[in-house]
Amino acid sequence: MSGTHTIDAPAPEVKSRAARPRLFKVILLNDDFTPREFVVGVLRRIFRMADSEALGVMLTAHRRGACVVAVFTREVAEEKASRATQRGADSGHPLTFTTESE
Ligand code: TYC
Repeated sequence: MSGTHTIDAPAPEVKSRAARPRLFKVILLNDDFTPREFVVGVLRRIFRMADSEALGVMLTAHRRGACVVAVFTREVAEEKASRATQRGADSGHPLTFTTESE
């Protein structure tokens, strides 16, 4: 070797900013059969809501037909909606949670 030394240029900085994930709303649908207290219990357990918050969401769905519960990544929204709907089905209620892209 000739003894010359080269210094590598610093690697161009790559901005590794991940694409922002699409968010999905979990929506609670009203029905005529599921007891109000049961809906509140599911909201508290699956969505970790305080009692007053769960009561407000339940009443909004009851009065208006539907209410947005919370927003998550797609995977989390679908998993929570499915678990919450299954809670109702396990107790014989038609309680339904759906998901919708924001
Ligand atoms: N409408 C139901 C009743 O009168 C209560 C209810 C509220 C059910 C909200 C579902 O998403 C719901 N027993």
